[in-house]
Amino acid sequence: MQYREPGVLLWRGFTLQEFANQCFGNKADYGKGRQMPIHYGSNKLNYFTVSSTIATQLPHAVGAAYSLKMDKRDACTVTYFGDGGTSEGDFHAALNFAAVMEAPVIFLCRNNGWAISTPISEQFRSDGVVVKGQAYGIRSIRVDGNDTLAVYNAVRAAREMAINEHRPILIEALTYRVGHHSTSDDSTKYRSVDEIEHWRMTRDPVDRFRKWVVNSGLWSNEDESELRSDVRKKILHAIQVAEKLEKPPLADLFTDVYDRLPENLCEQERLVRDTIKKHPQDYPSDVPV
Ligand SMILES: Cc1ncc(C[n+]2csc(CCOP(=O)(O)OP(=O)(O)O)c2C)c(N)n1
Repeated sequence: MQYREPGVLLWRGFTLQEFANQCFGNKADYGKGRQMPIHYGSNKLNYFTVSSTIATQLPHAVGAAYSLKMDKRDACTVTYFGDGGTSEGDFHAALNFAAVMEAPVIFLCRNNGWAISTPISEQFRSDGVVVKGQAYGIRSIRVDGNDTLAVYNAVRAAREMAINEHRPILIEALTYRVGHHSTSDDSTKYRSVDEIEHWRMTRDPVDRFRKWVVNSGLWSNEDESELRSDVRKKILHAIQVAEKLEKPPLADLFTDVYDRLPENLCEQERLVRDTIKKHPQDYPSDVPV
């Protein structure tokens, strides 16, 4: 998983409280507070924990898909990445492995034009990403990523093909990132405000889908304001609960990798405990030591 797919988790039933617990790294966070915020994961919902390192999820997804195939499971994996992810070696290794091993995996690339400040023209000279899938012998399709129904249809068809025909499928969803990359980014430093505003005003996928559901009589502006205020309240509540929960114990920093802690980690643990004892004012008092 990359970091722009909390919608997938929501859809599968991850609760707002679970999201908030991860962001606050409290003792109810499944990652025990050892990851950056938004690095969610859920064994129960078959969702690999988000990794900061771009593109490492791609070979993992292929391995998981291959194992589903060996177990003769009626299922496939889906992995998400941006255009920037395709500039990593892992992308190429994953595609080739999936093609040759006929692994039931859907590669879903969000081509939003930018990897932080690097535009796609400085990442590749191919016609986007879809041709790379084809070059590896993978059935690949490009869709308008701002058209919700087109993406839905493409993914639905891809899932059927991946499962029934035991093969990988690549989907390139063309879109644009109107926001900054992250809170530490100011995208007006590397692209024009006019460009951003053009996409924001004329191509907003949420506006487009809203028009469709409102015109179809399935949704109204009142429904939307009600939903927004209800969800806002629920999120604020989840944040308040998460904030108050105790942090995971310090010992958890060192567990879950080795069966028995190696000497260098024992030494680090001693060091951190000594340092906290010496400078208690510099460390949070709510972390059980
Ligand atoms: C291996 C690696 N190199 C660099 C980074 C720093 N980094 C974080 S996000 C990012 C851009 C990713 O761009 P893209 O895959 O297109 O995803 P987007 O954020 O645009 O959706 C970079 C370079 C990283 N996390 N991992």
